[in-house]
Amino acid sequence: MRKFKVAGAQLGAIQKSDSREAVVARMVALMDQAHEKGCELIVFPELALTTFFPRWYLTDPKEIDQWYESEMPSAATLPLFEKAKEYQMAITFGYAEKTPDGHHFNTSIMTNKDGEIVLKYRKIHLPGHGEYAPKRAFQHLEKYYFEPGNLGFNVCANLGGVMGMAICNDRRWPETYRMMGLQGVELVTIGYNTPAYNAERRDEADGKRLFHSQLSIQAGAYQNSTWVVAVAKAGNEDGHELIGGSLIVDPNGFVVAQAKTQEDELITADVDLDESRFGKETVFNFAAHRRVEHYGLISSQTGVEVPEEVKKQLEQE
Ligand code: ING
Repeated sequence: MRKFKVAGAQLGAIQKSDSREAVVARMVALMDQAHEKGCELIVFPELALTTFFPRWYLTDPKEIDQWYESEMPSAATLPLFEKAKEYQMAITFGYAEKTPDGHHFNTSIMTNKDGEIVLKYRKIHLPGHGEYAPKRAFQHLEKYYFEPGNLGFNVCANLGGVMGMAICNDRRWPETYRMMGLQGVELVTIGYNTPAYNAERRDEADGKRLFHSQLSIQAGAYQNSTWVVAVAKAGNEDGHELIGGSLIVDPNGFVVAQAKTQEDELITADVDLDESRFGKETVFNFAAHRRVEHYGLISSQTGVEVPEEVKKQLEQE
């Protein structure tokens, strides 16, 4: 293996009223296209089965429950796993997970080419806020609907290589890629749903958001010498714009494929996992170059603490 064609399956908008079945049918159509192009891995977005519901403040438990999957595969998603096996194509997609003991996570799974789940990831970096925020132009209640992931940044063997997953906001944090880089990751899949506008700064248009998304992904790929396949849910969901810009980035940080529309759109690239070797053996040979004795703050301190003597100097200025 190690050489295969990968597909990024961008999804256009999913409205509040769209059924799981209608969405799964769109996803299967993209799998059909990917199969015709000989792809052996297809990557779908974050929360791929529903609209980006954390934009809505709901309080009725029954209304909230409708957005989550309590089993995977479920009846509605089984066709995806069956298609994966039929096409011998590994798939990844994100969904809202409700565990049997009542925990809620923003989750993604990855299967092998037989449609068996080989990796599960629960989103660790939850952006937004945990309570209704009246001043915002729209809500981003991921801290209200989900708990931080409890599975860590993990990797698995798939298609002959080391693969890992992250979700949306995770892509903005270098720790995400480095944790997988330290486990030898060669290809990271990332789904995202990114509002085109900043709910707190209406003047920040989506050009800036596309730039920051791409910058983060290219940096993560290059600094850990890994492929990254990052796929958007795009378009206008019940009046709320999400950026597209799905892309495939190689281990040198170059964009090798990018979506052009805000709709369901397949992008593909020929992946050779061995292209990640040179970076891992030279510039980013972690064992030869990293000095962990100097990195303590990164995992011991959460927020910013300006050193006392610096604070004193600032007071004198
Ligand atoms: N969405 C956005 C993201 O991280 C966001 C939230 C947008 C945070 C822009 C910061 C800046 O892409 C999700 N779902 O995380």
